[in-house]
Amino acid sequence: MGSRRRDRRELLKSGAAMVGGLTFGAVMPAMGQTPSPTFIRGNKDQIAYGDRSHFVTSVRIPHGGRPSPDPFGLVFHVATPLQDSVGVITPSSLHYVATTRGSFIPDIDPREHRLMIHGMVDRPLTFTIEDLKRLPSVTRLHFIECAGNRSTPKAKTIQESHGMTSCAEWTGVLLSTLLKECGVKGGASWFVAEGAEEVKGASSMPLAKAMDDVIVAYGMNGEPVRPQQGFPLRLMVPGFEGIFSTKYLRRIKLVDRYYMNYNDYGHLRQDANETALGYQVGPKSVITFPSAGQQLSGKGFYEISGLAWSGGGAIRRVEVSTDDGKHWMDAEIKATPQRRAHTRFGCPWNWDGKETVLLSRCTDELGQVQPTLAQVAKFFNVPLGEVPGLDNTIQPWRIASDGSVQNGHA
Ligand SMILES: Nc1nc2c(c(=O)[nH]1)N[C@H]1C(S)=C(S)[C@@H](COP(=O)(O)O)O[C@H]1N2
Ligand SMILES: [Mo]
Repeated sequence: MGSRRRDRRELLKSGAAMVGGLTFGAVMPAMGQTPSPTFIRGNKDQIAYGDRSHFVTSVRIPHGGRPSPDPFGLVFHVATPLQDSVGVITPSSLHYVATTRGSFIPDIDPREHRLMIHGMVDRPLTFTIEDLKRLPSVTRLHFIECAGNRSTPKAKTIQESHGMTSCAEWTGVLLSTLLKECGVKGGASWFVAEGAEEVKGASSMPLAKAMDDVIVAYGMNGEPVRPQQGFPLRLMVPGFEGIFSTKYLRRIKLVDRYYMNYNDYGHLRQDANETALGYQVGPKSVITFPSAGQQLSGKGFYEISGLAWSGGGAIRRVEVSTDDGKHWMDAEIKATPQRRAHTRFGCPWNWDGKETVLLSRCTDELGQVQPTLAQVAKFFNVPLGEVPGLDNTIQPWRIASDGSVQNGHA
């Protein structure tokens, strides 16, 4: 034991030298062995389908202070616990949910479900889920983000300010593959996608997007899409506002103009500037650790960790500031950034114990740079609290000298 302990000390010392300033207080020196565990008794349920550890308690919360579900069991709006996230995949059980149509979550028998493609096509076709599974598939990582995902001074945690975005691995057939089967008629320029609820929740989208990277998805994170995410079939429209990713997808109609739909009432805005920003999500990043509501245990070394994403494509660069924007340094991007997917970044930080503000800012493959709230407010010529459209602004986290972390907008 004694010699092992010495080895560990040596290791910590050389580690400290490498990162330049990792103080012993930041890592527990010379730990003993982990005590022998008690054991979880297996039962039949755990054999058939696994559970997470009962020590892991991270959960979703209702978004925006409204009860979810409401007293009638309707309307789910729940936010992902980004503060606890590691890597880039949101576990399906923690994926955010936005079901805005005032309806229950449909309970659809996949054997009965059909997708109809019609309108300005040579051959209207109807597909079963089995039909779709016979066709060439794609598997891609993509985020979804609700247009209502905005940081306000009231948000006490990153789950409240940023939790209406998640990232999953989606499997399905490219919509372009299905449209080639149907044959697109000349003059078709838009398509309308409709879900199976009683209020259809349809959206109009440009046909060019359909031919680019839209997926008709039956798989999510290695299993069938979950009911809250649109079982048995959903549209995944990478990089567009979440509302366009129609769940319970049952009909796609090719048309020659923008069709007004349910989603236009109350969701798309009246103002032309805003509407123009309404499709593609801008470059956005946020530090998930340390973030508001978390507590640093003392000065010394930490890895700042966060997520970056853009509707414009892959993330090319993330910068972090640990002094409220006076200096910026390049963060490390943790894996090959995928197009229109959450990208994990990290940045070493030696906290001196003084009050400061942490910021992150990303740039996407188009060269678009994430703006500050002040820049966007100036662009629209409105007060800070009234910035319209999707909020992709830089999030400041304020570190107090006691190590507590607060929303810098508060
Ligand atoms: N059929 C249908 N599709 C829908 C919705 C809905 O209520 N019904 N909500 C939309 C909204 S507002 C968003 S932000 C995304 C959310 O997808 P998620 O619940 O899988 O996170 O789905 C969109 N697709
Ligand atoms: Mo949404």
